[in-house]
Amino acid sequence: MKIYFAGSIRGGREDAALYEQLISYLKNFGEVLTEHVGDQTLSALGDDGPTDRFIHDRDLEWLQAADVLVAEVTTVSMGVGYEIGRAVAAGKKVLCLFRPGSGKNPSAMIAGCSSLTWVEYTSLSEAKEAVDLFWKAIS
Ligand code: 6K6
Repeated sequence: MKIYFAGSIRGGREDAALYEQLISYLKNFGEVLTEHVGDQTLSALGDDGPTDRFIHDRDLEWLQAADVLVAEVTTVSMGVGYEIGRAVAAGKKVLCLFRPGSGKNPSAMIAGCSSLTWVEYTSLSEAKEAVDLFWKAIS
């Protein structure tokens, strides 16, 4: 099983440590193609790497190769929203994880999408349970 994990980069890196923990858990279920999203040394501003075109095209190739997209959507990110839309359009299984206690208000275009699984959670253990249930449902 190939897993595309999506989390905010330029939208803000305040949840990067959480992404790292989620990615580590997701590795129990398959190969995570986007481990760099949980790299805490990756800042929202650093742009000394590849060009935006390179990042877009490479990430879309990974997305197309993935069976499942798991997105942590609490930190608002245009890129994560785009990836979710592309994954839904491609018929991928999509799990979105959101923390309601964050004070953030998720987009209706994601929270209201019936083609994905939307889960609200408060702790890492709850997020892990949501992943377990999602995998049971799609297996
Ligand atoms: C580092 C700092 C700024 O840009 C970088 C390198 N950029 C990226 N490298 C890999 N994947 C990226 C990069 N920028 C965006 N993405 C993809 O979009 C990831 O798969 C994330 O799930 C998502 C984040 O989008 P933004 O809009 O928050 O950046």
